[in-house]
Amino acid sequence: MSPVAAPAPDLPVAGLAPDVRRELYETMVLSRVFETEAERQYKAARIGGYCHLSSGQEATTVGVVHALEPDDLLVTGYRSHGFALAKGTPPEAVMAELFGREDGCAHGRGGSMHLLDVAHGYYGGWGIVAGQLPVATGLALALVRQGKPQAVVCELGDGAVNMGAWHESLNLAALWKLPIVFLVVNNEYGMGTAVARASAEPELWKRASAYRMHGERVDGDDLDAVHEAADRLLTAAREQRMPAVLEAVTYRYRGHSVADAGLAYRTKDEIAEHQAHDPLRRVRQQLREAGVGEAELDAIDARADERVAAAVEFAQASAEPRVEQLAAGMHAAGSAQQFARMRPGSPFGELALTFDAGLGS
Ligand SMILES: Cc1ncc(C[n+]2csc(CCOP(=O)(O)OP(=O)(O)O)c2C)c(N)n1
Ligand SMILES: [Mg+2]
Repeated sequence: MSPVAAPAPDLPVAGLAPDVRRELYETMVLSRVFETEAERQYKAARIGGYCHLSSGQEATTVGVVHALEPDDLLVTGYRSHGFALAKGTPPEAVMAELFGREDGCAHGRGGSMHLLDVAHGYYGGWGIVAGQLPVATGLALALVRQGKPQAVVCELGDGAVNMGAWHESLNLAALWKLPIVFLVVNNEYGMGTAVARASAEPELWKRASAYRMHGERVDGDDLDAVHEAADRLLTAAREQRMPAVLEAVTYRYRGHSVADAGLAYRTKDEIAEHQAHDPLRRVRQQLREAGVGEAELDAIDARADERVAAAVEFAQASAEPRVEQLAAGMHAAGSAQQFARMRPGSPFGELALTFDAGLGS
């Protein structure tokens, strides 16, 4: 779609090679099978806390992550299993995290909403809506300060664009020319609220123009379109320090979380209409047309089933974190002393100083 305020970066982008498309299909299938199984495990009470599935959104997830260079950074909200899998976190480590086990990618401290894999450049998994935006913007600033050439993708939902942190982050990203792409995953609902009921400007990509930032919208169920746009915008972020907003329009098939049947605010027909354009089926059809046989496609699906079954087995066998270790890794070195000094309204122990300056003690 056409840009607003800032020119569209028009750097050339190569299309997906056939073997790459097959690889991305594998990741999309893995994500779908993984989440279907996660819901089953949740309902069997082996997974606690919250659990948000992204079934239906796989073309967006996988297309964007494929556009990242290995050392680019990724920050997301809580609907994040597919992002971790696509960025390279083994399914075993993601499933073990959902099970709250020691071998999970956040050592069982985070659970579904707080996946973390810094070694693969994945900085979470954040449960507070829009809480990830300042973190991602700060990471982009750190890259610039350190003279590094990488870029950041910050994923957020359509519900996060009405939060203050969105405005603060976009303002600083544009002002300081930070290498960051804000990926707005517009799946039509924030919990049960449709986008048009929550956003005065429902064409979310246009919000970028308020900060003279480039914005564009893409069909989030079209793997090629998503990858092309993400690749182009990430290249501009790395090479020209040009931040951007990329809105991917997609749909989630399941409820908001596994605790939501997802039918109180939308009809079965609406869901079926979207499922008729399932991105997995689209890519499968493209592969068929490119000459990949049915047996090979079935083998890819079967392999995903096997990998997910192995992940469940691994998670079940993994140890529970030890109680005395629960706070390990929660705070940076030195913060324990700082917290010990904290008092309400005086986080650095400045109570006496503040009150001496005119208010009395
Ligand atoms: C600051 C804050 N307010 C409210 C919530 C509760 N909450 C969790 S998800 C959600 C909706 C977010 O929707 P959206 O951004 O569209 O993401 P999606 O769930 O569709 O991926 C809300 C309101 C929260 N986690 N954080
Ligand atoms: Mg949403």
